[in-house]
Amino acid sequence: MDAATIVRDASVSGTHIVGELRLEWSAACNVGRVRETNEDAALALPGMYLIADGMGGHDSGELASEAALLTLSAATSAGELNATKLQLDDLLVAAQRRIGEIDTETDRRAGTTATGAVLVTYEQSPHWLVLNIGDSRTYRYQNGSLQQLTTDHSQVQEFIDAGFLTPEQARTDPRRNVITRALGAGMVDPVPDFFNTPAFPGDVLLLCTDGLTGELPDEEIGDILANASTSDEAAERLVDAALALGAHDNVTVIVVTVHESVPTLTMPALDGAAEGMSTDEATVSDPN
Ligand SMILES: [Mn+2]
Repeated sequence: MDAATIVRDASVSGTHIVGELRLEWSAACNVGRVRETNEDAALALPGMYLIADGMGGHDSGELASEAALLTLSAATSAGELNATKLQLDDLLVAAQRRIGEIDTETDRRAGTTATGAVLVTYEQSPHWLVLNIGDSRTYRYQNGSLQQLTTDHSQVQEFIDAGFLTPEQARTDPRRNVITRALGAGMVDPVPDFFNTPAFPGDVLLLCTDGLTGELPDEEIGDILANASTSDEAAERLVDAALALGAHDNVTVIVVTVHESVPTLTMPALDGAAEGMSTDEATVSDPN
């Protein structure tokens, strides 16, 4: 397993081969145009892609997002779904404890969101185990349409659910920053959502913090994914679009494009297009 390295104020990309899939990924974490510090963080390991949006006084938000991702990075990718889910449950509790130990000089407790996807095996085929706590998001772009896989834990999401706001109204509502679940932030126990969904070649996963979705509506995000030919290009264009709109918050994205690891004769162009990228080839073998 690679050593876990936090991506912050940087863009990093590579390719992970996990089982029968080749995962072409790109992570970009940008401070934006307004904030002085970057409390977001991203982490990419073979078959494991996570982001976090920290909060708290002084540097505690930065420490919280980093602690969450480094703790969760101990999970095993390419394992059985249920085993990995149990592992993540335990690691979320451990992350919560670590975040609780962060000193804050103000009464704002350190906390963070966390979302992302871990490749697992379920019914003998590769699936994404998606986790979420807070208002960062995991989307999937599949067959030309963008679907938000996670549900925000936020006050405005509750207003959407109750029919008082449309998602587009919620995007710019002044209450949009109030989140109802987090790791740390004085909450007692982490209450994550988990979903699992098949990992199909051709799919693109997008993980992003609210610094992206606060600037760009879903239609625009979908258009950028539709017109990008690599994960690198998609990640760069998404961050550039948020910067062009003022980037009022830190902006973090991870784009993961799923390919078959063994090129087939019917897809030579697709395989060729990915050559020449900076790659960080890594193979995960099932420990069992
Ligand atoms: Mn944010």
